[in-house]
Amino acid sequence: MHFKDFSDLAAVDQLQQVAGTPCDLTRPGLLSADRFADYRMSSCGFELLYATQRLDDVVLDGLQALADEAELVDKFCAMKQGAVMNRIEGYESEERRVLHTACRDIFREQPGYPEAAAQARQQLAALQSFLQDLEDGTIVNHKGESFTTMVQVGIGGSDLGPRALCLALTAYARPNRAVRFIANVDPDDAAAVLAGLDLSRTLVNVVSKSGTTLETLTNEQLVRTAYEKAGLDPASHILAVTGEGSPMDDPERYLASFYMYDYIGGRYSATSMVGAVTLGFLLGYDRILDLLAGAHAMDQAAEERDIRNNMPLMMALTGIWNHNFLGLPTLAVLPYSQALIRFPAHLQQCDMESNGKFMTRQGNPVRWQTGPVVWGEPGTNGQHAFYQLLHQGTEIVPAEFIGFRHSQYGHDLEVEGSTSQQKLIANMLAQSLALALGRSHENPNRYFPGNRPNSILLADRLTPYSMGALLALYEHRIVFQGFCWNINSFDQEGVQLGKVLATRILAEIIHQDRNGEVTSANDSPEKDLLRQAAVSGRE
Ligand code: G6Q
Repeated sequence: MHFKDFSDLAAVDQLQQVAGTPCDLTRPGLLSADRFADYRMSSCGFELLYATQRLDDVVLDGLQALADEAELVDKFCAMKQGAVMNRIEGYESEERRVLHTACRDIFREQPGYPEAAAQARQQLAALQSFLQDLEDGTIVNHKGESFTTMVQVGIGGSDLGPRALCLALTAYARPNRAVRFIANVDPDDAAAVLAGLDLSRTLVNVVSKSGTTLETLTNEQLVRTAYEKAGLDPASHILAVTGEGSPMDDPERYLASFYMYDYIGGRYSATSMVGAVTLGFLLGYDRILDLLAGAHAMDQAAEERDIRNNMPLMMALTGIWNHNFLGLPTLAVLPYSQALIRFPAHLQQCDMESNGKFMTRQGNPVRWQTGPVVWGEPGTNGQHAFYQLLHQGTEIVPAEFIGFRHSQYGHDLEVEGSTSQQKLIANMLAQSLALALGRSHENPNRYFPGNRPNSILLADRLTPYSMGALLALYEHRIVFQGFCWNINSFDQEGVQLGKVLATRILAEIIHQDRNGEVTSANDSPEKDLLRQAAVSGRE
């Protein structure tokens, strides 16, 4: 695969020339019915409305040329077929394939990378049989009762995606099933979760690809001790998801063990066993297949070369236009869906850990901006909080709205002539238009400049299938951008540094405590520790 520097691409040059005079969304007549009809596309149940981005046909043609010249779709297809995309040329690096798409490539006879698809099928079969055992009473607690709760213990990629998906799909939970999560090594996280639980009817799913993560191993031990104190056998309650051969790959210690593989990165692992076990407990096996089917449909749709027909590619390039050419440093993801409350947090990790890089794939410093700061909260709550800055702040923040025509539960009421769902959608559309059009006013305090780019993703309902498609849509948007910026979106050296430093400081704290060097609450050991860590961190 040939990766060229972003700034050396001819299409970047051409786009820079038109970036000086981007279309003005407040120009009278610009947001016409024709524009709304033309600047939209549909894929896997979603519509992307991008008339309110600062794009015109010239820019779209330029972005198509950029996608073609940087061979973004070829690279994506190569990734799905097992190319070693997780690497830095000429330097020691992870040197891995990137095959999260294989987790859902289980529906066709000739998958992109058959060996990985076969492993995905094997793991799914094991999960199906485990869920069936729970269902038919083969796996029960010591009193013969069924399990009603699963607690997932994991952090980072082993927490954020699975947690976001479970929250998104709780409306489809099986009767008498609930899930909880413990991630933080702050003991209050585990204490708060465990406090309300009947441990005897609870399963604990410890998830760690490496099997070495300090927070997760500590929380596992904390949970094991809680079981022992309650007179229960941890091995009859605790299961594991880990990498084959990791220190946690010890089936004797667990009620059941599932695997994920080195070709699946943590932040891309939500559709592997990392997410599927807890989701399967919550929703049942068939709904997991629906989720995977939605993600797989988007995986296939992302192979289309025409940006006007490839939604993740269009979102990737629109993001590049806003970030690299219009100079906008952040991106707000604003779901008009309470169920997506943790989806922005998942995207924060997936995007910023993937594309927060300043080295190229050849190990040289980049000469262009890479990943934006990503943040967000569900609307309409956000409207009563930070939208002030979106409308009238000096920082222009591109926004991606996500909405659904119908609610999940269907419990709604007409109040003052409209349902809550109608109010929700009306608010989303109003915000999109208000950001784009602004408002003139003789009182400067009530003036809204507008011309603030945004787009809307719209689907009928948030279901396992549409959730799968949405997850994959964002995964691919991130990956396309990383390819375009010539960075490796699949490693995370920044995370590793924190892990190493924390281990060193912890050793020092233990040493000081043991030797009685910290004697009173008035001592300030942090100063010394930080000084020592600063020295050793630079070594
Ligand atoms: C994700 C990162 C990171 C990782 C956690 C947990 O891509 O690698 O967030 O998921 O550090 O790692 P383990 O699953 O190995 O415990």
